[in-house]
Amino acid sequence: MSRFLGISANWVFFFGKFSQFFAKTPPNNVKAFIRDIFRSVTKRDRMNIAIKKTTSTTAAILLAVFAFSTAIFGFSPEDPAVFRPSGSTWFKQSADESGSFSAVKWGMEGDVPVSADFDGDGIKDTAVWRPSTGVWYILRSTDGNVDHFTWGMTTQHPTGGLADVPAPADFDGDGRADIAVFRMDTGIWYVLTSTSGYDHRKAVFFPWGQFGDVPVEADYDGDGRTDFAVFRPLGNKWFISLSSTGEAKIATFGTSGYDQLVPADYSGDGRAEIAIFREGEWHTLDLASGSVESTIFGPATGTPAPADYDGDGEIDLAVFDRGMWYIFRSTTGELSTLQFGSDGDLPTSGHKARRSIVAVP
Ligand SMILES: [Ca+2]
Ligand SMILES: [Ca+2]
Ligand SMILES: [Ca+2]
Ligand SMILES: [Ca+2]
Repeated sequence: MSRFLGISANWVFFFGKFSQFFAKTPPNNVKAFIRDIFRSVTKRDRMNIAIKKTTSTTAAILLAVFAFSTAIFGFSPEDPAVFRPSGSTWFKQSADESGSFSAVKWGMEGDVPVSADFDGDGIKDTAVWRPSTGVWYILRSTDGNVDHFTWGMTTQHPTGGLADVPAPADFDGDGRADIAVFRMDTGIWYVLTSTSGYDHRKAVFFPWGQFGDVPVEADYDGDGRTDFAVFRPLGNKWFISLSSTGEAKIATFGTSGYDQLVPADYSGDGRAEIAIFREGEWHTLDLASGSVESTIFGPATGTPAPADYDGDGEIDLAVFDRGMWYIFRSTTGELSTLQFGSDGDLPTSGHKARRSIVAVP
């Protein structure tokens, strides 16, 4: 009986949360709210499975929960994907891992890949930002239609400063990525929100950062809305503006010049951790508890591409290195390798890693 107690407690917790959800008006970020419920439940239940080795019946129920959450709430696994700058071709591995893949030519020489889930179906849309004109070209995954918007400074600043950095993310928390750039020259964020229908007249300008800072936007407080955040190479400081309270958080973490910045929710609690990848080492800092975790995973020369590749709602450590993928799946706790893409390709699945130092022209 005792082996079921943990599970039962979680089910009570789950239904409690669920009825609470239906009892009141759904919050704006319904998707994030539900995702949060499932994260808490599935993580605990997985722990119970691991520790108590529960019966196959229980496991079957949990699998059903996973299937249910995947079907209804969009915990679809992300597939390894790369962008090949020469020829602007996007390659995506098929979900069944049979070795088949899709390839689409999208963009032209000099374009920056900016794939994100703009239409909110849980699948990243193929998209590029053209620095020479400031136009975003988005190929929607839902219906294959094309959207384009002009947003961001074209080429480099007339004064010879730094170019804009495209930073698409869900700042308004409606489950769809917003069109955003961080102006490195001035530290101002410019956002066309999806809730406004990408209306230029309702654009959000948010001064957060200064010349030379690197954008590290992520949902650090777990309210479903991406928080404006920058990494300041001088002093290795992270400045985060929490969307839930408007509070500013400052932390010192990482070493500029050596690290790649990869903030994401590795612990599965719904809140992103401050995180860096340094030559095969991953270091994370939990903003709320201050706890630091370190893991050695992936080749030192690789590009980190953390994402939920197994679709359990939890971010998996992953590194792309010259055509090889190294993925540490959270469901099995095992390393898997995959040959996909080639040298010079840029991984487009997962969270985009940013360099911790800015090359000033
Ligand atoms: Ca999509
Ligand atoms: Ca949005
Ligand atoms: Ca937030
Ligand atoms: Ca996972």
